[in-house]
Amino acid sequence: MREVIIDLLPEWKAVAKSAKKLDAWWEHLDGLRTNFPLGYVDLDDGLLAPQGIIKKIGEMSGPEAIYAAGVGQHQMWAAQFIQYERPGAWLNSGGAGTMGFSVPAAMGAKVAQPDRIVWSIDGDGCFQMTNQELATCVINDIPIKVAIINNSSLGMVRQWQTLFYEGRHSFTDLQPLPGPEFVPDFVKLAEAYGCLGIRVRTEEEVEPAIKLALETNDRPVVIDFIVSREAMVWPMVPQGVGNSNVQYARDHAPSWDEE
Ligand SMILES: Cc1ncc(C[n+]2csc(CCOP(=O)(O)OP(=O)(O)O)c2C)c(N)n1
Ligand SMILES: [Mg+2]
Repeated sequence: MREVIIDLLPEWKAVAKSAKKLDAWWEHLDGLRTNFPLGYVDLDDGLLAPQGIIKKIGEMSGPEAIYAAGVGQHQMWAAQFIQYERPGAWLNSGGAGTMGFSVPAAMGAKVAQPDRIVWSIDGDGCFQMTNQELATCVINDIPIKVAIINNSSLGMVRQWQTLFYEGRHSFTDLQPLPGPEFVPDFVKLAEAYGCLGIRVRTEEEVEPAIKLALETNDRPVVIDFIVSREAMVWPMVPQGVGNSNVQYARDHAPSWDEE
């Protein structure tokens, strides 16, 4: 190892000297950052935008917290809209796509580091694969906080059906929106397990609910955030094409100077 590093040093110095060659590349990247900043739009169905809720959870819980996500749109937004500053603060199954990962991952993190706030940012689909572990949490005193980003659908799959299958939504709508009946009722389910269950449907309810969750540490908390199902994850790369076909928004892609 030592010998390799000694040999590598002069090579690295030569590369570092020519770093100026990267100026044009950085300029290009800065241009992309200016023209395509991270953001989201409010929806016109009167329901909450999921991205703003996730952003707020991150802001109110801070960089010392741990965040675990499921698989789908909420996973992508949790990656984008929470400011991570520490290794190990962001737990997710990445490309493995393990629906149901979030609750058990959050439980493990909370047992390992009980003094940290641990959030499971979960989808309404994913949560239904492992929510029974709330029993384990209550019995063994593992007070995780679960934020269900409840878009009443298997949102990630639905987004593809909207964009690439002419809006033919096949088996991705999980329940009628916006209620008043919920299938299942996640607040009742949380209470059935002995957790604190909170439902959030309006902008004004978002902050107080997160605050109450942060103050409640004697049992797990489940917040059922009822959000729009029309929100989409951007940017995205459609199936079967290369990354240079990335779409920034619907019908809106950066133009690349092909060399
Ligand atoms: C076990 C399993 N089944 C199906 C899929 C395909 N899949 C990826 S995301 C997704 C939807 C997840 O829905 P939800 O948890 O509500 O998240 P949302 O996209 O709505 O945020 C599905 C079905 C998968 N990754 N794993
Ligand atoms: Mg969903």
